[in-house]
Amino acid sequence: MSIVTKSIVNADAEARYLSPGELDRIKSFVTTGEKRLRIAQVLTDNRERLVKQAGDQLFQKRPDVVSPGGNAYGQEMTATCLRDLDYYLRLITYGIVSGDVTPIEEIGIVGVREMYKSLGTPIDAVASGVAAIKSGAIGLLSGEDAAEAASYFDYVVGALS
Ligand SMILES: CCC1=C(C)/C(=C/C2=NC(=C\c3[nH]c(/C=C4\NC(=O)[C@H](C)[C@H]4CC)c(C)c3CCC(=O)O)/C(CCC(=O)O)=C2C)NC1=O
Repeated sequence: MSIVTKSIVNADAEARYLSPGELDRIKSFVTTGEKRLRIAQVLTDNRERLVKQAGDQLFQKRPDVVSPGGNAYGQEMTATCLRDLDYYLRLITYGIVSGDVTPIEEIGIVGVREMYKSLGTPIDAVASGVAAIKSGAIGLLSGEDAAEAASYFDYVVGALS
């Protein structure tokens, strides 16, 4: 749900007008819209390269995950691992577009610890992978855009750490 929809649902539940605070948050959402869409576009256009480079970095840092006995060992498992990194980049673009981490949280964070535990996937290594996508993404963005994007990556890295 966007901040606009969310504010309306909350206000209408109390049959009241939008509060000054809600209007302020909506204003900030609207005025940062162009910037957020620009960032999402860059990340979307470069997704394949960003994920591939992040995977290379991760497997260099954590050779154990792609070694025999590692969770991402073998072509198929490595591909699934890269797919998960791509999933998180996709969710991060959702967050950036909506100006809110809630979509990331609902789709990719709630229950993730238990899920990775049951799969035997080292969640800290997933976090390192997302951090590596962040470094690549930051390199593609101007200072202001990089700072905005960074907060969404940091949210995911923090939630997976
Ligand atoms: C959009 C929200 C969403 C997420 C996040 C998601 C994750 C997700 N990752 C999975 C598997 C997996 N995830 C990994 C990932 C890794 N292993 C490692 O050692 C690395 C550290 C890491 C890559 C960075 C691997 C290797 C599997 C396959 C594990 C297996 O089948 O044993 C699975 C099990 C089912 C499947 O194989 O598809 C799910 C559900 N699915 C979703 O719908």
